[in-house]
Amino acid sequence: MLPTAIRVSALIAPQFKPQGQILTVEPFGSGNVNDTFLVRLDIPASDGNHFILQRLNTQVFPDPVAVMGNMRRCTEAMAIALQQNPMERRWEIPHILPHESGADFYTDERGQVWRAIAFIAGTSIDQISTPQQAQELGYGLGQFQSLIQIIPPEDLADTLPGFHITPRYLAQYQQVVATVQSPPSPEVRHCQAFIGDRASTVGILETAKAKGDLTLRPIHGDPKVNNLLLDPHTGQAVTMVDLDTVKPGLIHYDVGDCLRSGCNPLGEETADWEKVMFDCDRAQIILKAYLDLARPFLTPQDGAYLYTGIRLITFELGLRFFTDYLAGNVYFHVQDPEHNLRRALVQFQLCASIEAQATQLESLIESLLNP
Ligand code: GN1
Ligand code: MG
Repeated sequence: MLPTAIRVSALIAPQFKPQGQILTVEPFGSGNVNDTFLVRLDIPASDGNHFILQRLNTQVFPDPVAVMGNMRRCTEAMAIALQQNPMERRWEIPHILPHESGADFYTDERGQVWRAIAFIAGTSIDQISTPQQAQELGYGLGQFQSLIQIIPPEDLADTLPGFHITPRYLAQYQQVVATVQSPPSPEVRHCQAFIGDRASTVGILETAKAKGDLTLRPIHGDPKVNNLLLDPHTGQAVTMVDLDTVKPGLIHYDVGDCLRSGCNPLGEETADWEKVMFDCDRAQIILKAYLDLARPFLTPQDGAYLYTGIRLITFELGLRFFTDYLAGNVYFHVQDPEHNLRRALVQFQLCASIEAQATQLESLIESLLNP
């Protein structure tokens, strides 16, 4: 994170504070796109003595009105759904905290966009390490999707056109790779060959959508493990955060992203990419918990494309990381110039492991869809 962002956050935070004095403003979490801060206030914990401050990455999300409009629509829909059908266990809504002007975000004099979100006491993990966590990840996604299904998809803006449209990422990759001059390293050659071998399969979900086999629904868009919050005492899922990508999409994007993230025991940041594998036992636990909540709104056609979603979204993320590496790391935050290459290798290895277990995964999905 840029030191200036950290400095400016301390100046911006007071403009959002609901009450009390600010004690500290510190970088928080491990997001790859926005800059996130935890703000601590000098009031009793029972009055909410923390909140989240974020600087929205406007290179990625150029339309903050659309992003915040969707976020409001989504959090309000969840509140209504919970009022109508109260839950027996803890579930929280990441409410927007308005700026002192009354607006949902603030644009500073440098054009940077800031927003604040209520802090939810919960633990975030970067990878799953127990069956309970796997179960809670599936539950969390299923619960989140169920709560927002009352929103007509057309009420949500497209905050990030092209997001999860794999053929568009392939086209971007082809453009970027054509401009690369330096001789490829063995890892780069490996990635290029991996993509080349799968280029003809990138349109499967989009074709199914165009044919009307699959339909758009409100989705989370980014339900990876660390966007799930777990209750620190019970270990149960309490919410999904990071709502910028809530928009109309295929539930397959969500299932794919959730599984590629939840079934990779080494996590997406590992340097040991050759040891990466997709854990089918975990997939079974996550999918069962997810489907127990999602089955009522899924169609048989949705079920038929679940395996494809898992394989394709894993491949797509590798493609996105690799393209960003070739383009000079302009999209994802990186620690060093090779970071996105390592991340791409991890996703491609995971994708290869999914493909190697295709038969097993497909029959697993089949049995979970028709218990
Ligand atoms: C980005 O910002 P973050 O870390 O929640 C990205 C996701 C990727 C993810 C990979 C808007 O999410 O699509 O799956 O990195 N978000 C956007 O870690 O591109
Ligand atoms: Mg995100």
